[in-house]
Amino acid sequence: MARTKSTPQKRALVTGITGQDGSYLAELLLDKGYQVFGLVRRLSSSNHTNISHLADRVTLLDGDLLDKTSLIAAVRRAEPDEVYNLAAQSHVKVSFDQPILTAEFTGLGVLRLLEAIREVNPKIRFYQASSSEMFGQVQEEPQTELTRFWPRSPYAVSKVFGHYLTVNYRESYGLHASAGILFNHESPRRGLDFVTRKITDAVARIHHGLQDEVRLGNLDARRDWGYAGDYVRAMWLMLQQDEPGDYVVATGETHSVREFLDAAFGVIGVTDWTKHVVVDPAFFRPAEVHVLTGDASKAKRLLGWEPTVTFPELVQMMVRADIERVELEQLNAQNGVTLAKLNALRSPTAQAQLG
Ligand code: NAP
Ligand code: F7E
Repeated sequence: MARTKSTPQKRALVTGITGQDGSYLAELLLDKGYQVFGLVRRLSSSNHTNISHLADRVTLLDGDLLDKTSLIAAVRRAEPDEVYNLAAQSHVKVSFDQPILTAEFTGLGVLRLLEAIREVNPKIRFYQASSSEMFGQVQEEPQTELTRFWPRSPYAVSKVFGHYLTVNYRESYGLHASAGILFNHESPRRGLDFVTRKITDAVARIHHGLQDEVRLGNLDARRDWGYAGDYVRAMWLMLQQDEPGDYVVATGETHSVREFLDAAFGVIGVTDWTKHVVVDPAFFRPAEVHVLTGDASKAKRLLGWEPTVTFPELVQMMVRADIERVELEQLNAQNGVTLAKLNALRSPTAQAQLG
C-alpha cells in the first residue's frame, strides 16, 4: 500500500516481535503495506533469529513490559494505529518456577501497555494475546468465548488477568481492545522447549544420527494444534472490525502428544518410537491441562477466518524444516572446522614451520 494523502500508510507496534507469532505477524503486516515497529528488550547478546530476514524492513524500539516509561516512549515514537501485545513469559512449566516474574510480564505487562495507550492515544486499536490455557480444567467441550475459565498455572492466571483487563478497558474507556483466545499454534519458529518443537528437533537429530533419545513428560495430554501463520491472520482480522471483541481461534481437532510422536517419527519412517522416548517426571507439571479443543465458529462467522494447515501437514512442515536446519548446522560446523584449519595453516607460525 503506497502512502498517499487519502490512504496514509498504517502503522503497527508489535510487542514480542522476536517470538514465533511476532515474526509471522510482522511478515503479514509488511505484506499489507504497514510500517512495522517492534518492541524489543535489551539483552547482552541479541536473539533476533526469527526476524533476521526482516531486519531492514522493521524498526526496533527498546522497551520492556516491566517498564511503563519505556512503553509510553515506544507508543509515542511509533505513533501506531494498532498495537499487538504478543510479549509474555509464555512457557507454562516455567511459570511454576518463576510465578512472580510471569505475573509481572504476562499479567501486569498488559495493564502497563493499556495504560500507555490510554495516556498517549486512546484511539489506538489493541490486540491482546489471550490463551486457551485460561480454560485449564475445562468446563465444557469444545471451548467457546463463553466457556468458564479455570486456569491451572501462574501463566494461565496471569493471562486471565490480562484478558479481563482488556475487556475492562474496552468497557470503561471505550478502547478498541480485542482479545484472541488462541489455542496452541506451532511452526518451525516455535521455541525449542515447547513439546512439538522439542519432538521435531529430536526427530531431526535422531535422523542425522546425532542423538538417540528424547526425554518428555505427559504423553497423554491432548491439544488443539494449529499453524502459527494461520493464527496471526486472525489477530489482524480482529483489529479490522468496526467493533472490538473476543474470539476463540482453533482448529477444532485435538491430538495427544503420543499422536504427535506417531506423526513426527512417521516422517522419518520410524513406526515404533518407544525406544527413542523416555518419560521423565522432570517434565510433568504440578497441575496439568489434560485436554483442549476449541470452537472457532465465531471467528469463522464474523472474521471469515479459516485454518489452512492440517495436523499432518503441520507436523511434516516442522520435521522437514528441522531436518534441513540440523543438516545446515552440521555443514557449517564442518566448514567452520575446515576454515579454522585453513586459518591455522595460514598463520605466520604455521607458514614458518611449513618453510
Ligand atoms: P514466544 O515465542 O515465547 O515469544 C514471546 C515474546 O515475548 C518474545 O519476543 C520475547 O522476547 C518477548 N518478551 C518476553 N518478556 C518480555 C518483556 N518483559 N518485555 C518485552 N518483551 C518480552 O511466544 P509466542 O508463541 O510467539 O506467543 C505470542 C503470545 O501469544 C504470547 O503472549 C503467548 O503467551 C501467547 N499465546 C501463544 C500461544 C501459542 O500456542 N504459541 C497460544 C496462545 C497464546 P525475547 O526474544 O527477548 O525473549
Ligand atoms: O505443552 C505436555 C505438557 O509446553 C503441551 C504455550 O504456547 O500453548 C502453549 O502451552 C503439552 C502439555 O504447550 C513435554 O505437559 C509432555 O500438556 O508445548 P507445551 P502448552 O503448555 O500447551 C498455550 C496455548 C499457551 O498459551 C502457551 O503460551 O505437552 N508435554 N512432555 C510437554 N511439554 C513440554 N513443554 N515439554 C515436554 O517435554
